[in-house]
Amino acid sequence: MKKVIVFAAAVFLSMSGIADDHKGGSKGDLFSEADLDGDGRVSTDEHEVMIQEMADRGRTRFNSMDADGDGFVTRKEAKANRREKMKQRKLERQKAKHFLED
Ligand SMILES: [Ca+2]
Ligand SMILES: [Ca+2]
Repeated sequence: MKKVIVFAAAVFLSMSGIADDHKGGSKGDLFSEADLDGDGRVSTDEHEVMIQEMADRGRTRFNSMDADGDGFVTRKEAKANRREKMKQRKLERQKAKHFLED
């Protein structure tokens, strides 16, 4: 399992620059995010911190999908969660639009 997460982190690192939705509006640059001391390189420690953060985020996401909290995400729960997220995004867009129009 850990190997899979490490691989995922490596893939994310190599795709740095892809839009990142967890930080409000800022263009996510995962490489810069991982490079905590800003020396232009990612050390094993920095990499591990990032993996931990990704795991935490993944867990949070999982918990938000697992509506009945039984430790499993069913197809139904995943679908409902996706629908809920889309609804929220739509609402946020509408709010932003109203804000701009006022
Ligand atoms: Ca560094
Ligand atoms: Ca469940």
